Amino acid sequence: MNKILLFNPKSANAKYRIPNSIMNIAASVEGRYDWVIVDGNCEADPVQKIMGYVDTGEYKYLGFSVMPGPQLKQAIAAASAVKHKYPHVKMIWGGYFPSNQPESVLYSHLVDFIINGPGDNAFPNLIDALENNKPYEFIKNLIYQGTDGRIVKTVKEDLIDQDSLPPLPYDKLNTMYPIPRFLGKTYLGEKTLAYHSSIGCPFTCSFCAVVPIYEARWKGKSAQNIYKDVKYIKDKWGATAIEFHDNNFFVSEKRAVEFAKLIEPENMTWWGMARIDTMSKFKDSSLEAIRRGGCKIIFFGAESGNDSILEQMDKGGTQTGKQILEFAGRLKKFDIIPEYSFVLGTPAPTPEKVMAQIDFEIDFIKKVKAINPKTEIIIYTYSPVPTEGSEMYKQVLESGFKFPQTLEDWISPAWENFDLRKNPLTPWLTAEMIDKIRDFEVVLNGVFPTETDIRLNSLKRAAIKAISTFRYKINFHKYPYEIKLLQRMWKYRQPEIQGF
Ligand code: B12
Ligand code: SF4
Repeated sequence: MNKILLFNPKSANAKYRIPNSIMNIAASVEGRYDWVIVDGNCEADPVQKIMGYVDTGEYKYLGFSVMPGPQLKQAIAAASAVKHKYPHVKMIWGGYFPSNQPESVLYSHLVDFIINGPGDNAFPNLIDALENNKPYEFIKNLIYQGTDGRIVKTVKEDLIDQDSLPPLPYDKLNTMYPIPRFLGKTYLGEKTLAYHSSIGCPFTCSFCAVVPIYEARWKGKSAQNIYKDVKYIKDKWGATAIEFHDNNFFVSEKRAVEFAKLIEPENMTWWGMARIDTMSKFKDSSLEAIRRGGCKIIFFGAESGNDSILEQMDKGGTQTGKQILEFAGRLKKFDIIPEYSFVLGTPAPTPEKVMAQIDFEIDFIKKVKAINPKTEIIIYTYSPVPTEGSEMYKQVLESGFKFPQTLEDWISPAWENFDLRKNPLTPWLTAEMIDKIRDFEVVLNGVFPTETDIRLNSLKRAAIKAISTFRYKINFHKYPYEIKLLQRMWKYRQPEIQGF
């Protein structure tokens, strides 16, 4: 029987996590096929490592997990090397990038199949079909090129009951890459575990890559099962903290509170992502239980303080600027730090309006900080994702913005910056506007050095703060070279680029 190689291209320079995406895929074929994992984060030369396996002639199926940005770059390099030498090897890509950008992936002729969204059933079904020369056209969640060259998308599967999924093969991963390597030191604890407890999201924000794949659907594991997994890793490898990587961990108040109560005796610190409107409806007793259970910081997509922009983004739900401010204040009472991300530079009919909106958001962020200075602020510049049918997407196309067409375009330096949300390349944003956003960010981070940066000691924090506060108070953010110099010297952490 042919074997499977699963590749997680390098995603982080430091502090890399358990490769949950391919771990789920490994679990889906465990016991049926032999598989190995190559983690680009742990290998000096992952392409050579992959070739070492493929050269044995035993590996016919290669599964890559791909996010846009640097992960894509390594995925292309590895796929080219393999396909060039072994064209018959079946290259199967999954994850957000290929699911959302199937044309550029398949027309590269490096990739044979894309798993569109969850691969827990689609991947083993596809391997079974290929191994046994059976038709694959009826397998759900597939994208491939038909015989006429056109892109074929099969129907989407209902979301799977997450409690019915097989356990992740941690012990087997440990034989390839020791698990403690993935339990890095973060502001949450000495040994931080990355865990994914739910898929999808019930909302449809027009800038979000989750929407085209999950179409407002969400399913989560039960609190008991999450607890069971976490406890296993804690007891076996000593995890002390948890980062929940779910798009929206707090969709269910009941589940969150139940988990908090179960985990409380374990004395673990944890973090997750949520929506402000959802969580503002949580009872005080629930927020108390969540904090008591160890939840220290929660990440919220605040996006904008302007209600009409929130509407333009299809933020959905009931989030408003007023609510964003009130909730930052409310969380103070529970000693939970809100981590608010804002998206600046959304399209508007005239340059004056775009600029006025940026000024509005800067002012709004200062209000949030005045209400709860502990709020962590993350500023993104708006990078469109192709969410067809949304109002925002229409506006983006009308402005003349074009997405890259080929895989090579996607990894050009300009687009890599775009993916990392550094430089949006959007026609409505001028250099002056981008500078304004970035300069403000530098000053803001100078006044409030991020709590989550474990490399900044209190002396360094105080020095940066002192020189930034004057600028912040008089609203003079331009040319903050002196602050930048200190941040560079002390290797300030950039959550907006490095991921949360
Ligand atoms: C953890 C994470 C990271 C980690 C890296 C994780 C790692 N592997 O080491 C860090 C923090 C480094 C990171 C960085 C970035 N990330 Co990131 N990340 C995530 C996050 C939160 C979780 C991923 C995860 O583990 N999911 C758990 C698994 C179980 O779910 P899954 O990946 O969807 O996998 C399922 C399917 O997609 C599919 N599948 C996935 N891979 C494969 C592979 C095969 C072979 C098959 C068959 C199927 C398959 O099957 C799986 C099981 O059903 C996701 C959001 C999310 N909640 O998924 C964002 C997300 C993937 N990241 C995103 C982005 C944009 C980035 C960055 C580019 C920018 C940034 N500022 O965050 C950087 C660049 C990374 C790089 N260097 O290339 C976006 C992608 C958007 C898009 N347009 O495609 C997401 C969706 C967040 C978002 N909502 O915007 N990220
Ligand atoms: S709430 Fe968050 S994860 Fe859900 S659609 Fe909006 S941005 Fe995406």
